[in-house]
Amino acid sequence: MAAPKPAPRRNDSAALAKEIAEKLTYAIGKDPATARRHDWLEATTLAVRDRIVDHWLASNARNNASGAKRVCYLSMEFLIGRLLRDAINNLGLSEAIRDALSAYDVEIDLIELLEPDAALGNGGLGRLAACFMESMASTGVPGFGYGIRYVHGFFRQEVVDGQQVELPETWLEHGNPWEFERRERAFEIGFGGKVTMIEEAGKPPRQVWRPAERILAVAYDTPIVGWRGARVNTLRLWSARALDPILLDAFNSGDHIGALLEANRAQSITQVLYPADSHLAGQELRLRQEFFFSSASLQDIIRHHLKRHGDLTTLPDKVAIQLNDTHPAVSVAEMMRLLIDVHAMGWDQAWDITKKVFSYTNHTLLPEALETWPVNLFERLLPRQMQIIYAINAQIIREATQSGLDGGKIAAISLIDEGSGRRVRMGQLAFVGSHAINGVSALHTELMKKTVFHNLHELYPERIQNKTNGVTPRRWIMECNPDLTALVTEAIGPGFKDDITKIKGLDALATDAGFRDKFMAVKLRNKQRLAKTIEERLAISVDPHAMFDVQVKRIHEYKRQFLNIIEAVALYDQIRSHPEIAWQPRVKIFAGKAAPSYANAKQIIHLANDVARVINADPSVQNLLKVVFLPNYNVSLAEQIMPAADLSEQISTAGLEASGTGNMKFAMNGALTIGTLDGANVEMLEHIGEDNIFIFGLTAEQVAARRANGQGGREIIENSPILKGALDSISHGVFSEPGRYSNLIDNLYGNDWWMIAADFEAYWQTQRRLDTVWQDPTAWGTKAVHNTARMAWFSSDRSIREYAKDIWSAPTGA
Ligand code: 26W
Repeated sequence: MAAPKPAPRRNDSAALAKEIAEKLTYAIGKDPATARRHDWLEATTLAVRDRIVDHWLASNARNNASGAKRVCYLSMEFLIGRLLRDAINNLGLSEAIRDALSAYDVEIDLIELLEPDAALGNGGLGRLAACFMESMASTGVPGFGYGIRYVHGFFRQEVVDGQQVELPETWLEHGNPWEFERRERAFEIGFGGKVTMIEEAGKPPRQVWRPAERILAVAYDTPIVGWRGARVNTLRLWSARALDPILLDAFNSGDHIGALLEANRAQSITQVLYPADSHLAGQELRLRQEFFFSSASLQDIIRHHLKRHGDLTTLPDKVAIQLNDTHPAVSVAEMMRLLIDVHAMGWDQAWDITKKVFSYTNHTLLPEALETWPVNLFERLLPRQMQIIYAINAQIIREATQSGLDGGKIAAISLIDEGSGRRVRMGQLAFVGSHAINGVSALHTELMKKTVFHNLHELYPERIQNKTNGVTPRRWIMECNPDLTALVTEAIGPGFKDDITKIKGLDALATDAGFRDKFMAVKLRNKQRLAKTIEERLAISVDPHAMFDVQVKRIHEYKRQFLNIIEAVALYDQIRSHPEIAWQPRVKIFAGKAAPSYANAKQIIHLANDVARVINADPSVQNLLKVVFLPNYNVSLAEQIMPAADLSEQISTAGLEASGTGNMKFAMNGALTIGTLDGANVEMLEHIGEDNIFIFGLTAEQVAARRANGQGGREIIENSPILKGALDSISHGVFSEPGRYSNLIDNLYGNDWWMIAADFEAYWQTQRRLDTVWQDPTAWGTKAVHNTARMAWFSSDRSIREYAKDIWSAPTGA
């Protein structure tokens, strides 16, 4: 008998209804009459998953048959969020699933809320990786994500007495239907031990690393569905396991407990995501995580290549490896070790291949966020990789000397920082081991050339290029804003779903009163939904007709939530002292997490909550000002907030936000931006036009100059009664006991490092200009429509096509 094949699945609602019931019965063991919402979620997910698997196997078969170049995206973080709606939308099953479930009186909108967020990332960098995975699948790039399967993702935030409390996150508690464990895909990862030179007769001497400790990396695969299911790529996350869970010797010798402790120690590597996105924790466990997933990914890439192509000299023709920041930068040394020590290649050829294969994206210029590791820690944990780093360094210094660089400049490019204790500079390692290095916005890329990589850029001037970030319009318009999607479809047809640049067609409708009214009616409905969430979670009632003025992102001094809070306080003072002015009703909405060890960021959260409590309870400003801090910001909450914002706050100190991606999500959904000339805001201004975005404040150059002059904030504060008044009310205890925030305020009088005092006046005036525009719904609505119409360039499809063409030389379907 010929081997039977499963029948292809049908996508009509009747077929889906039947299959969902079958999953419920036979996979979950429940009866439709008694099933709970969770059971329906699981059954629906399994039915959708079957369809994904069909496409997935087909995509993999096509990759193997064509032998096309593969792109491996190495990232310590993938901030995915929920997957069900994404999968249903991209497979075109939204209506069929809705109808199928309604046959059982089940609402898809309610059950999908029960899916936990996959929060395997901190913020911008991790979410970018998730958007890029979706866009690779949608644009036809054979993409493979490689990362870590953290048991505990980004912590859950609660606000207790106005302060952040961190709680463990447990997304895997009820299992994860999206992942497939690949027990056969496991690689050994070593740590510690010794390197010895082996000399065999007739062969050149070679180094052999004998690690003291060895653990196993086991693969878990998640399918990533592209638009219209055309391609399904793989996200492969590694989980740590003891080589032999109960070491038999220890067990036999009676040390059962000792053997289990060893297993736990191995597993601890992939237990938890480090929750800091602005400074290196410097923990040994973090370096172990970095090496663990780098080595496993490279071994997997090499294994696959050898199986398909037999010979490692062709690796650069078949694979591109993108390093998402420096977190996987040890890959450069590990690739060299694998090529030289394991696959017996010569140094020069290995180095040539390494540089051709790797490329590196930088996401931050903040000095405290640039990764360096103490040489002695590196040496102890990764002795062979450390030797290789020294050898790479010697080669780079030779090249620099030959090209005539002087001693000071050579010290600046060295992979070893000899300054404060010897440290390995991961940025320099990633740079020298890559053929292309990119920044994430035009401004950021220029600053990279002038600052962190100034000297390396001089030595290798062709390597740095720009790739401005983007976000996927599937998740960030179609899925999070179905009403807007329906309206756009009605207005210009569905073509924009396949080609987002067509959304430009809305531009002509910005001056069409009928369309504008519908556009703003969609906005109002989204605001009503958010108002309901705010009421349910915080028991604060807000008027959906007020301007929703939103700042949601990680809490950081450079992002300047503090500036926004000071403006709220100033507004509160002014409304009360000038009731005769036609103030426009506003709701200031904040959300975001602070790194647990970042004291000033936690203070800012506390202040926002203190200010909110007092203002919301004051009847004299009731209809004019409310302040809301929504706890536990995550991808799912962002999906609710982006469509409901009128005003997007992108107010970082110029020169410090590498790109920003929230700025893009807001504008696509028709929010106006108040922002500095920072990161991608600069390019948004070019695309949206200066009439439709509100730019204020010092430029990056001016910030650098003021910092160099050491001008503090005192004089400015003393000359600005509005700012002074607001700071006084914070210091004097209008919102808390006096002195609670004296540290934050003293910093403004002192060096004003983040230019909050310096930018306050411009910010305040720009906010008042926005009040004037808000008073004129025609003017506001016109600008809002222009924003949605002109943001298509910020689709991550555009970013991915640029990477594919300029960096990866990889195919795209379109
Ligand atoms: C080592 C500790 C650490 C961890 C994470 C340092 C730095 C990071 C990330 C690089 C921080 C990050 O997420 N950067 C953000 O990347 C986004 C995507 O490119 C940009 O849009 C943001 O501007 C940038 O802050």
